[in-house]
Amino acid sequence: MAPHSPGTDQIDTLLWIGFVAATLVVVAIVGGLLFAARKYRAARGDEPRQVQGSRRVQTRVGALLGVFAATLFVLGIVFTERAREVPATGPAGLQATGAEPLKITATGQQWLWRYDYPNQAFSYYKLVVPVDTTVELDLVTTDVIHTWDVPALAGKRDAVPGKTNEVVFRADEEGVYKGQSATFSGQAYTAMRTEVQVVSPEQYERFVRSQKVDIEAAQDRVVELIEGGETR
Ligand SMILES: [Cu+2]
Repeated sequence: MAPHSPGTDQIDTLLWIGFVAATLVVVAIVGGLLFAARKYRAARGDEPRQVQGSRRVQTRVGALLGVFAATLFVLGIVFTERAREVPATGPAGLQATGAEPLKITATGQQWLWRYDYPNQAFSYYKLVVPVDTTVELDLVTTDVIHTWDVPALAGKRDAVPGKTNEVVFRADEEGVYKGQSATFSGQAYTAMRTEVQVVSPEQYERFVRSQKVDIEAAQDRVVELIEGGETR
């Protein structure tokens, strides 16, 4: 899963650092063992020598391991801190919100996500956001705990009853990013997927505008039908 938001970039880098560090440790241990076995082996039938490292060697190896562990610890803190930073909207993003992030509410319900945009338009399943724009997604739920999980854009976060949790991301490229259900939230939880469509700011504006017009037209039609039914 390629990262497509600054926060996930940092986490991706941290994962690679961890992977390389683990590989180094394995190579060093296996290499050291093979080296020692070859160097100190005795001829067949002879009793092998009992070899022990000097105090100095032990101290040096210990110090080296300590520095290695401390470095990993510090890198972990630095990258986690950086991943938490809220990025600013870039030049290609939606400028209408100024320095503020674009606020969208994501409501989890059994078993669908609903997205409410600032202009009162809403959509189900599909979230449309402008590229290069800082988006603050406020997660709420009408029933049980649901998890919003779009790995290319952000870490997993739960929508918890009675609480509002935030997910902040800034998508760096237009495209479609898939999200999956990550928490058991009842019988049909596996179908509770989502999709983030990252588009240009103009396309985003057009989408929320037409979505709002459609919703209002549908609501007017319903009112008409109900009133028409009463008079008949
Ligand atoms: Cu759910």
